[in-house]
Formats: sequence, structure tokens, C-alpha cells
Amino acid sequence: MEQELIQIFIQFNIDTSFREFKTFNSGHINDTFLIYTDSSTSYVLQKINGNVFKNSVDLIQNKVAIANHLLQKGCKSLEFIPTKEGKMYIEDAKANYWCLSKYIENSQTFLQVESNDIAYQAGVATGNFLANTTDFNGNLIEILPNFHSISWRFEQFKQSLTTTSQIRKEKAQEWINFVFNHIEEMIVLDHALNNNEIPLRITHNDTKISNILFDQNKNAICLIDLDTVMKGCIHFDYGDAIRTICSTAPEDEMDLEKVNFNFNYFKHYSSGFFKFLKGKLTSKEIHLLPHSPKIMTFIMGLRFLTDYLNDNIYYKVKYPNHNLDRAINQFTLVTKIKKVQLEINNEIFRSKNLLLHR
Ligand code: GN1
Ligand code: MG
Repeated sequence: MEQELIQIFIQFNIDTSFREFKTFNSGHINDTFLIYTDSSTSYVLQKINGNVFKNSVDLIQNKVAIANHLLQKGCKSLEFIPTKEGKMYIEDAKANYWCLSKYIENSQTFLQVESNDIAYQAGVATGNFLANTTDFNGNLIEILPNFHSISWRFEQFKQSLTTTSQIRKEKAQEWINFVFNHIEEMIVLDHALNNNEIPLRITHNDTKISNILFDQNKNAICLIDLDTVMKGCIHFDYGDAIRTICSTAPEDEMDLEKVNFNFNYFKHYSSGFFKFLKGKLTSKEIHLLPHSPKIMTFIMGLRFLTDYLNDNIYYKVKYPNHNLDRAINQFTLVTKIKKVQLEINNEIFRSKNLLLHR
């Protein structure tokens, strides 16, 4: 492994040598490594999963463009390094694509939120990203079409039911039923998008807590993992962030008693997020916001369940039922979110005048 990483690393335009590496384990798709060098600067080297991303070059171009846009505006973001040939990626002998960025020193990530302040800071990071990408007028390629489309994910799920094994179906039956019983109420966002009732903006599309970088004082620095930056609605980023930020357990926790929704974190996250969206939202956008935490949590459960039924072809898994456990966890969280839906509605509508576009 080390030899392979060295071979890739030396092709980038860096005037220092590779010392050692560490593997980051939290991503479900790509392989990411921290490279220590002989200088005080370390780097993040990433191999894009060509199985998931058929257009890795476009993906890398997207992330470099967005990161550069943010940096030019004086915002913090990732700094990508070109190769010695001036390209932003390396293609290896197996047609895998690699990219390199500077490691932001003294940064940290969290797998779970541990205080109201961190929840608030996470809101600041995601709100800031949305607010500062609205004026991006470069070209963004749609990397994974229909990524957060629930109707498309539902079609994929139904397709998996026709090809999965009987045994998998039996094991997952309760949760397959859960999907059919809930799909109707989860489709509202899709309808609004399809009818052009809400605007498209530039969204990150993977705002889970581990994709937010913090400094040593636990202040947010920026969003990382820009792989899925595409056009989308704010509900994607708001709801998906709340999915992990307000859950009291990791997304694959099997002890369901531990899976709860932390309403205080929700309030703090929202106040950080809303700070950047004052006077920027339409009334339809605000109206749909309270639905997004349950919808985005449901869509992740649906995708995990579909991948379980497909025999784990998409996400990395640590054991055969890992995706089923993830799905059960997410659907349990959906139920917990629904229990406080009224409180969520009230909290958001309290901010309505602040957010409404004038
Ligand atoms: C995947 O690879 P990673 O961990 O950044 C997935 C996200 C899911 C997430 C669930 C391209 O993200 O959509 O929310 O797992 N990314 C892709 O943890 O499918
Ligand atoms: Mg991601």
C-alpha cells in the first residue's frame, strides 16, 4: 500500500517527501489517506471510487472549482494541489483517479455531537457554505443525477426487491413494510422540486457531522468532502445535517434504545444555520424545511436497505448485515423525529419572518 501511495504522491507538485501515512476510516465510498511529509505540511490523498463515480474527473473538477471559489472569497476551504503536469488529478494504471489537498493543521472532526455549541457551529458551517456558493457562476457537472430524489431511490428499492434473495427479503421484511408505509409522506420534497416550487441552489449534499471540520477550540472551519456538490435544494443540506447532528447514536448503532433525537441540538444547529439565510428563503422553502430532517433520514435508510437487498454493492460494509443495521437505525430515527414533528414545526415557524425573502 505504502509504495502505491508514494508513487501517486510524488506525481503531485510538492517539494517535500513522503514520510508516512494514516488511513481515514469514516467514509463509505472513497479511500482517504493522511500523508505526513518531511515538512510541517501534511496532505490528504484521496482515491475516488470509480465504481460509484463514473465521472471522477468531473467530480474532481467540481470540487476544485467550488473550493477555489470559496477561497477567493476569503472563506476557509480545501486547497487542492495540482500535479507536476498541471492537472488536478492522477489516473493510475487501474484507471482510478486520485486527488490531493492540504491537510488543515490542528483541525478535527467529530463522529457525534457532544455539546450545543458544536451543534451551533455545525449550523454555521453548513449555512455559511450555502450562503457563499450562491454567487458561484462556474460550471458544475451533475455528478450523481437524482442523488437525493426519493422517487428515484424508491424505484431502485423496488427493483432490488425483484432481484434479492428470499432470505434477505425475510430478514428485512419489517423494514420493507416500513418503506411502503412511509413513502407517501416522504415524497413532498420531490413534488415541490418537480413542480419548480422551490429554487435550486448549490448544495453540498453530504452534510453529515464527520464532514465538518473544526479547530481545536471546537469552532467550525469549513465543510470537507466536496464530492457531491451539485445543484439541489437547501432541504437536502439542512435535513441531512440534522440526521447525524441530532442523533444520539452513530448511524450503525444496533442498540436502538440509544437512537434518539436531541431537540436541543436541533435548536442550536438551526440557529447557526439560519444566521446565514436571513431574508433569503421563499415561503415554500420555509414551509418544507420542517419535513426535511425526517425525509433525509428516511432516504438514507432507504439507500442502506436497498444496498443490503442488492448484497452490498455500493457502500463499504464491515459485516454482511451492516447495511441492514444502518437502515434499521435510520428508520428508527425517522420514527423518533416524527414524534417531535410538531415541536420542529413550531421552532422553524418561529424564525419564519427572519428567513422570509423580502
Ligand atoms: C456516503 O462516502 P461518504 O461516507 O462520504 C454517501 C452519502 C451518505 C453517507 C452516509 C456518494 O458518504 O450520500 O449520506 O455515505 N455518499 C455517496 O453516511 O453516496
Ligand atoms: Mg461523501
